[in-house]
Amino acid sequence: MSRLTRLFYLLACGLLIVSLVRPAAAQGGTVFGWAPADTLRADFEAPPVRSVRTVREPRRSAASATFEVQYVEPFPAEARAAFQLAVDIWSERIESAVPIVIRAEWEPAAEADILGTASPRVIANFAGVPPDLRDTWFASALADARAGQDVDPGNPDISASFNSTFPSWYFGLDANPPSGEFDLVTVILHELGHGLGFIGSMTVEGEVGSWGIGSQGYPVIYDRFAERGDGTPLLDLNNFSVPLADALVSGSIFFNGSTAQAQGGGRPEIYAPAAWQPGSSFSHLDEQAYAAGTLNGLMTPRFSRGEAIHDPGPIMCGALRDMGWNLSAACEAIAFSAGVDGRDVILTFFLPDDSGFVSGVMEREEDGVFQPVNVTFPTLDPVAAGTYTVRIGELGPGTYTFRLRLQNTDGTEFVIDAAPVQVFGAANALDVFPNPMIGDATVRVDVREVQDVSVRVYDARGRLVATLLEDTQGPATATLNGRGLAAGVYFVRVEGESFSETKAVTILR
Ligand SMILES: [Ca+2]
Ligand SMILES: [Ca+2]
Ligand SMILES: [Zn+2]
Repeated sequence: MSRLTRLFYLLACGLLIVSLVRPAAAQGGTVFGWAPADTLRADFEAPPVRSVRTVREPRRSAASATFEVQYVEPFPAEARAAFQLAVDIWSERIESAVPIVIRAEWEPAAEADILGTASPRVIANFAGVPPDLRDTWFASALADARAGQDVDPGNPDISASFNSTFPSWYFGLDANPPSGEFDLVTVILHELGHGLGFIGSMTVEGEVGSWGIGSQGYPVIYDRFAERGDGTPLLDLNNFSVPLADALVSGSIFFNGSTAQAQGGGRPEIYAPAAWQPGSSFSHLDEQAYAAGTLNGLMTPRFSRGEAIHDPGPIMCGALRDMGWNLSAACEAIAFSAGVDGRDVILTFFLPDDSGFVSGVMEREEDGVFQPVNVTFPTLDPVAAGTYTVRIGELGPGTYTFRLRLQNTDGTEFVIDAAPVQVFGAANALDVFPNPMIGDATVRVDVREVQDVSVRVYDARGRLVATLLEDTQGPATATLNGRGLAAGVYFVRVEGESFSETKAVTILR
């Protein structure tokens, strides 16, 4: 073998080794596609919504994203005005340096009760996507925002269509439709929400459930957050399987993103009716759980007459954040959380711009029921963003769950739970006083963590003379009656689940 041949041989071996140590799973390159479209329907059966509505006027100074709408002619001027308001509302809630391009059509829908449909352009494996989220479709507007550049310049990011023959549109911008009409701004806001990525790929055909878009069959990022009632991620079920179909029509599917959960006061419920509804099932929040006109009602699959929701709501904002969006203040989390400072619990929450909340109540769970806590509630600013703190003082050791109840001027109420918080005692300790004692003495048991304790008294020979506490939840106090006992030295002993301690006590006469 010549030196040159040997060199080539070594080089070839090196290349072979390099190629062998690369991960075996082939990582796909950047690919493009379209997500399925949703279907938003008018609910003519439901009574008109008049009493509750969620309205938050956008603050036009705080746009953190720009939209470019490509109207397909003809698109009437009054519908364009509604479109512009919906775009303004979103532009103040999400952050992107890359303009979001929407193709918008005003055309007859396939069925008379369809209000609108939308579908996001989707991209997988774009530059900068985290390694664990490769082979996953993202809305192209989100991919652009994360990449900081237009990843797919030749196509719009969102394609949306609105029913030109729908007879009952309300074109006004004031979120105050007459009881027989449907608010177009609300409908456009909803469709753009799908376009920003609130849409899944799961479907049921016959008795088989499946996911995947394109020839690659990748799931979308939304799919990754869906779980069954028992906490099993839907993507852990077999694709093209009966169990997946069963889950999708079970009435019990949840979005398990941490921010959406924190905002929703629990796992947000995904629409999963017993009969699969193409375009409605899976890609919406539950119609019943988030009632018409309430704070989280925007991403439900049907709208009622007179209903106007001009805000994505806390759950939708949280879901967008979970899927990778950076949000601006108007879409910030309320982020209700509980912390501990000694024996005090510190409850904090954040209200975004134009929250509309004017009053609130802090509640604490006691025996499974939430009761108002007697504490001064801060004065809320319904317009400006702000962080609020409530201190609940001098709690004994234990686990506490708090709930924040916020009220809007128009009667809308929003309830959100904080994660349970554990308050610890100073230490596990047994104290008897006075000591020496003549009549009665107080026996006090402090615990670091809640536990059952028993307290018994023994004489100097080790004979049991009294049981003061028997499996009583600590911290606890008891009285040691010394009058019935002869003078002398006794031993008071506490037995807890995690500690025990003995103290000598002298009884005098
Ligand atoms: Ca783009
Ligand atoms: Ca609804
Ligand atoms: Zn929809």
